[in-house]
Amino acid sequence: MVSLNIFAALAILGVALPSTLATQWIVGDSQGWDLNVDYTTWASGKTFLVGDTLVFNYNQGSHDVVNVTGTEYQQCTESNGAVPLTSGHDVITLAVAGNHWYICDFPEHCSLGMKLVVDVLSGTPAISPPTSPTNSPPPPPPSSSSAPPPPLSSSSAPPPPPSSSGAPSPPPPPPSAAAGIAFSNCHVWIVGVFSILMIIMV
Ligand SMILES: [Cu+2]
Repeated sequence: MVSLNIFAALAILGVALPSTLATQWIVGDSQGWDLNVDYTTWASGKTFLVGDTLVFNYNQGSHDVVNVTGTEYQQCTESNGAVPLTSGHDVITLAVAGNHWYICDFPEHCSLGMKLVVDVLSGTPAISPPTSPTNSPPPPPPSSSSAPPPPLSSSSAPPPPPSSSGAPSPPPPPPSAAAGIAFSNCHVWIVGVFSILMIIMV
């Protein structure tokens, strides 16, 4: 039964993970890649994931797209080796997590607002498997930051009473998580009997 539950959980994860489809983001939506669009506002509230694509639509020859660094984004500059995209319909796949910066390098276009930064997340959406009604431990969540559950107390039998005593053996511990408590009670009980025996012998 335990193996069946684990298998079912793995099957659910295996089905759920590939179902996250990559998103194609049309930069600026219907306004496209152009002047007079606030791309900070456009990007805000959107969750960009690795594998998503950015589509820059613009009139070819009126703008371009250059992938730059964060500093270059701030200063509206670009490195000498930068190769602009100029097709008018540039599709960029966000393959790496982290910040990605793009500008138009036509004169003054960047400083007039044609600059975009997106924060790409690598994480797959958190999907918690259904809680199992049995006592079998659930599999660890794929990307949860919560601490793992504490290990169950050992169910091994407590040490036997001293062999020299004729006292009855202590009751066996219940086979549950209360074994630790039972062990403590048993230990106190053994010490008490042993003490009585010592007093009698002296
Ligand atoms: Cu431009």
